[in-house]
Amino acid sequence: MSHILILGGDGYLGWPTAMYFSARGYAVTVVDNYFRRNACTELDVGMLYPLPSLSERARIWHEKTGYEIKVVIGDLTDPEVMRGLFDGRVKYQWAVDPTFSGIPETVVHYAEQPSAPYSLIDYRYANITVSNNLLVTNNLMFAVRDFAPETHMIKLGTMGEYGTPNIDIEEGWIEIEHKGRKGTFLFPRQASSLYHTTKIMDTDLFWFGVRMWNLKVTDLMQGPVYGLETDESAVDDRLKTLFNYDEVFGTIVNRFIVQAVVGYPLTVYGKGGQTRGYLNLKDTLQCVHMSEKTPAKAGELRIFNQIMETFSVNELAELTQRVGRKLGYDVTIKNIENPRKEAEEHYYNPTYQGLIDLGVEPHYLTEEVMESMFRVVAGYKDNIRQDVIFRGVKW
Ligand code: USQ
Repeated sequence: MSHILILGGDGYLGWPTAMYFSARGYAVTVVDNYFRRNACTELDVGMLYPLPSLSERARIWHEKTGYEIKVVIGDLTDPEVMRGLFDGRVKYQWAVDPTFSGIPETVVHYAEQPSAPYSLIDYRYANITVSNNLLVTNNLMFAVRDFAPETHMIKLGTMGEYGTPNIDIEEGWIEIEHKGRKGTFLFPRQASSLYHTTKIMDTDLFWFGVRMWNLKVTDLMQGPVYGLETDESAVDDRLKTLFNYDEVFGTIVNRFIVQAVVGYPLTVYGKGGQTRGYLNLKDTLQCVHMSEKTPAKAGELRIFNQIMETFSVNELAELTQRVGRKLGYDVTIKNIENPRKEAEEHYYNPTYQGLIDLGVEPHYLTEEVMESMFRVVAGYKDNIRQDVIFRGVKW
């Protein structure tokens, strides 16, 4: 049985990924330090519904399906916690078989502070973001180098590493001709938040490790994700992933649906021409699975652009309004002063073919898909706090 280690296994993507692989017969271990839950409590941002603890989730999953997801609670910025996952010192908080200590064939690294606004609240949050994200990546790289050099690392990057350049965005690499000579280099990167900048630095760390020690890395440049259900969460309502709709941790599509349901004018930042590549939560799982099935080679930093379609903020607002009105909600759109520093009108033409070539079958953001999200969110309408929707974290 192939063993997969999921760092950040309690998060928006981590928990659904764990169930997805578990349901397909993999031995799955998740590791988390509850950073996201604690940050939500500290900043008092609320979530759409309460969550069982990670061990409770694993217990429910086991009761309902018979599959086991082993749980480790620990802070991966501590190198000994990271190294313990590879050298047999691991301590599970929950496991059917607590003696298990196999080297993972694959590590999925999601264990990062993922929010652009969080990283810019002030210098302290900037420091947390820089130290957490870079130390976890560096600790992972050294643990794999020292104990498991054959292990394939799948790292979640972001399309935001590229920013919004005035040329087409390639999948990670670009050939440059300069004064009559040619070479292939990482595509130029210029992020518009400190969080996104840490992702650039992660890529550089791994690119160094790949060149020095022949490590195997897949770096997934993902766009904003939407959605709250996957096939596996249908097993029991308590297995749904966490859902933020606040300004700090909520991503735009999820936020707009919540705003529409409570009659809060959709918060379009600035002119609303900001265009990004989006994907359904279900497609994140497929992309990681396809990357796992055909790993990067030794000495390869393989980069995919993990998006399925592009939208501007205005297009998303109009879609949300159309779907909301069809369902009887009074949805209005409001352009507010942009709290972020970003281009509001720009060229955007990314390539995203590599994952499709590996067999990913995209789910698109159709009116039906959005309608089904509206229905789930509406079920929790009474939990929605309007005071957390906009707070104005400024760049
Ligand atoms: N936006 C609005 N109104 C809102 C919220 C966002 O106009 O109420 C705009 C933002 O200004 C931005 C775009 O919508 O132009 C996307 O914002 P977002 O908050 O949904 O996503 P972002 O901050 O870019 O970050 C999210 C995830 C992050 C991931 C990234 C992928 O939080 O972890 O890396 O999406 S990407 O955007 O491609 O870099």
